[in-house]
Amino acid sequence: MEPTPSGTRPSDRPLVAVEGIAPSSRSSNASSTVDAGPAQGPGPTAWWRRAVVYQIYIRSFADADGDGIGDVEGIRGRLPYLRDLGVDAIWITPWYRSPMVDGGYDVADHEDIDPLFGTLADADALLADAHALGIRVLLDLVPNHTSAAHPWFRAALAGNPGSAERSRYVFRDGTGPGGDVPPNGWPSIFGGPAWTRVTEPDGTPGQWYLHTFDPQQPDLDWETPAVLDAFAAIIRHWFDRGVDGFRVDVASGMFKDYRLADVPPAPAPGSIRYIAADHPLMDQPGLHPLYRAWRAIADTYEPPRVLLGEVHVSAPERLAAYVRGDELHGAFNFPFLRATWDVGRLRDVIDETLATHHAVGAAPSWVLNCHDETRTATRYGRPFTGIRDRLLDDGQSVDAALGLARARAGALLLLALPGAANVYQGEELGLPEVEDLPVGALRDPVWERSGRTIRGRDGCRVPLPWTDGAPPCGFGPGDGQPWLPQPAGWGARSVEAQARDPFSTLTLYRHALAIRRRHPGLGGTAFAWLPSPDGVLHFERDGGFRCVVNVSGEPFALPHRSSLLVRSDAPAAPGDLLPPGAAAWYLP
Ligand code: TEU
Repeated sequence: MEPTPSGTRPSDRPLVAVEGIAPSSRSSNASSTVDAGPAQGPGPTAWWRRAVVYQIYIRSFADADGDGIGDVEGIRGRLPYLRDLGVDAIWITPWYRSPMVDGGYDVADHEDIDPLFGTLADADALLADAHALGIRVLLDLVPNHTSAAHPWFRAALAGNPGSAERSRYVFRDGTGPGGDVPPNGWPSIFGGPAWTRVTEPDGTPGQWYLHTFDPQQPDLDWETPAVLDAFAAIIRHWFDRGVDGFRVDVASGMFKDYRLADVPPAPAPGSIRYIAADHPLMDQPGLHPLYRAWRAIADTYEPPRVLLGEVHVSAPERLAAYVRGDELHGAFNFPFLRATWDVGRLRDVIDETLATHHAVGAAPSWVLNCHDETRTATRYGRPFTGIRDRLLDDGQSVDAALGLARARAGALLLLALPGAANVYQGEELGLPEVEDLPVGALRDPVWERSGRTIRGRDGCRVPLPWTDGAPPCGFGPGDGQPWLPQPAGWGARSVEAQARDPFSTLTLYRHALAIRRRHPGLGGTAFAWLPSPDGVLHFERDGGFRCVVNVSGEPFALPHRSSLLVRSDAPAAPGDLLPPGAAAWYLP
């Protein structure tokens, strides 16, 4: 029997039983531009309230020039793929000039493109092409720190203690005899202490500077007016070029509690999860006036530009404070990403998110994968399905089939919730975390900073497979190998291989995104839980749209005579039974 693209068999269910919800791609209305329509304003229909944002980790997306590293032209060449996938916007990780100690999150010039990735002319061409296809473009703003190679930091090193140059960063005298003990015991998120001592211009051992991340990423001092002014100019630089907004890196971290008080040591020294969200490095009150100022800048543009924050905080109410009407437009929902595959936990996160966002009139921004965390297809196949700490989580046994099944179900959950959704490149291919990269290939600074105890985040950054066959699997032209090695079998997971497979994860995402785009009930804010057995998430949106996610260990019988829109199990289980670890969208 020939399968159909929804993952159902013709005898089970109609592919799409609802008028106006054909699973076609947006190519049919490719003439739409991003400058038209009522969805521009801050009102309930604003595009960013319901957008699907596709995250591009530029090094690993597509390589046009064959140097083994992804680039701007590579992205430009794949825009038709993204249009056909059905995303509304792309967020491109830092493409600025950088020594690339942390994959570009160590910025040496905020207003230029690194030659590794291309030129400003390439960026302009990308913006024009994306906009012509109706795709908005968000960049990654990195305001917590710069590269140590940034002219500001070089000037700070050349300046004296107390100089204006040093005031852009957090320099302090050490304690103890000779000042050779760091100002406090704060740890760096990448392992080791958060302070590094400098040698003064006269050659003597000198002050210490703060770095929440690598020593090559000195933290800026956001109480220094010159820093605020400089970033306002950087933001305008890109908005003037036509960029539609920013994802803000470490958006809960720029201001510190400058009393620099010590806090009790966290339980797992050296771990990338070492810094709790209530640490004095995070979630300080000064951030809110800053976001009000940036929002005011964004709102002076037509159409208004958008700000999405990487906000890590200790409670849902604290997250919601960042998305009040005059602050950020959205904040990634990391509690959802961190939740275990557990019905109570998922339900609690959804309830807390909807309640706290509703209270401030904000749209949630759901996320399951990003360039920092273990991919769902692997995480959900482990005995512990959440995220604690890579030291504890990495290397656990993985049931790959179970992980992929749940990741596909998770996708239908992600895309059915009210608000915006984020998809990280390769998530739509169901890519697993590559957990056995050779040690010599590891590039994440976490590996060295943790004393080679934590392999870090490279496993979710392996370059995408575009074509079937041997590496580089169409990542770049020719046979040149990508910057991280692709594992055996990567080509079988490629876009090319999955595009022709009606049961593939890519086909599932394309289908679900097409439904999401067309079903009126998925655009609004309505949401209601429906009665369901233990272990099953079951909810309704406007227009009768229903989503069911089977988190239990038992099959769930889909309501009789309902019209199936899409289901995640493939090939679909017979009849109306939704197996454990599967999800479905249907109309009653
Ligand atoms: O990530 C910040 C980061 O490391 C968080 O995930 C962190 O674990 C959390 O704040 C702990 O409380 C961003 C980027 O996404 C990452 O790739 C960069 O390495 C980092 O900033 C430094 O720029």
